[in-house]
Amino acid sequence: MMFSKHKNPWRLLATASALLGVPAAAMADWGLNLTRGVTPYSETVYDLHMLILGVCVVIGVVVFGLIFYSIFAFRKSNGAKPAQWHESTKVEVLWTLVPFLILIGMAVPATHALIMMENTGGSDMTIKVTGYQWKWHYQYVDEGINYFSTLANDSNVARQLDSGVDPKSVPNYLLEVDNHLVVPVGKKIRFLTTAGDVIHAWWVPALGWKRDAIPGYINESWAQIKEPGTYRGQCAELCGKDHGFMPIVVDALSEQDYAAWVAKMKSATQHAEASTAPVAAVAEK
Ligand SMILES: [Cu+2]
Repeated sequence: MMFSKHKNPWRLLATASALLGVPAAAMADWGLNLTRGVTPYSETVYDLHMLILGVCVVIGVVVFGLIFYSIFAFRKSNGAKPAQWHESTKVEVLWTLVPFLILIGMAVPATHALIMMENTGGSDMTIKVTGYQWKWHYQYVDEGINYFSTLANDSNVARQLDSGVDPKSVPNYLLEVDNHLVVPVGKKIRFLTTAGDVIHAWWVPALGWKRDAIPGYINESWAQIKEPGTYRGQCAELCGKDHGFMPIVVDALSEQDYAAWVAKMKSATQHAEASTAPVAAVAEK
């Protein structure tokens, strides 16, 4: 791909702007572009976006360049005389063929990207994500782990107008939850997205996609996270009065750390079951 040699095309732009006297830091703060993300999915989306943007910029420069050149070079005051011909099969074939070839050229990488995005096959694990007003439920289908994830308490307190707490003093204000979604790096994770009441959308920009969570439907997507880290997102479908208060936090752990987390979660559920078992036994008598 055109830009794939350069990991970050904005860096090129920043270098160019530095030569023009615009501080690079100011460029970084712009934050106009997509994030490159941390998955093959997000990187493909980013590269495709930059490629198509590049094609659009080249077309724009050529077309507007020709227009402005023609206006200037062939102006009446310069003694220009309009040409008298019309109907040219050669020109008509050319201006049909050139856009056609450009479109085909763009469709090839776009189709590759689309096929890659839809391919949830060969996944190592499955997580079912269910949206509710206004929280997320995560179910690790193979592990039997499931829990809710809701807005962190300090954010929830600070968002009340009469709380007296300055939201600026709350770290990751409105982007923190009580229970993070924990996943391993390097594994292909299949996400099944649905909802229990109204339409929500599960969106973590670093993963490269946004998937509608629709009651009665299951939408599929996938992620294979490269780097351990914490990635934040939000519900991206207006779902009621607290739509802005159901963020998403994904913790990507190394395989060992993830295995330890799974073991801890499983033993916690077993303890919970064991402690309620005698009660159940008594109740049955
Ligand atoms: Cu929602």
